Amino acid sequence: MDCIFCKIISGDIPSKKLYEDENILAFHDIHPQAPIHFLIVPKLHIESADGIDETNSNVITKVFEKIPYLAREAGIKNGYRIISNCGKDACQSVKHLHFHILGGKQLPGEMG
Ligand code: DGP
Repeated sequence: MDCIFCKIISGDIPSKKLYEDENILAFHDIHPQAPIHFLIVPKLHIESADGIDETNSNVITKVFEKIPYLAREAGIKNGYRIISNCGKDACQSVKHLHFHILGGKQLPGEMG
């Protein structure tokens, strides 16, 4: 499958990894939008949040269970934003479900 994040998961494309286990991978975003910006992906290829259903939602739990730990490990102290762009109108560019974690500064209060 021609998926950048599947290739990062398999190690075919290098990344700055923060965390990995059998279900998820966290790595720094290549184009950071905040002082701390990393991505968490389920290893299972799900195209976007729109592809979550009762057969695969267990991996979403695995992602969210690790977010507080990873935010602390990444050095975030005063809160963070979790974003998952889903589909064309949300400008999702990589078609493998991922959660952006942004922090390290006061983020804008309004949606762009
Ligand atoms: P989105 O627009 O929500 O689909 O976000 C995709 C993000 O993925 C974007 O912030 C840049 C990041 N990204 C794309 N390709 C790579 C890559 O090869 N390595 C890393 N570390 N991040 C990537």
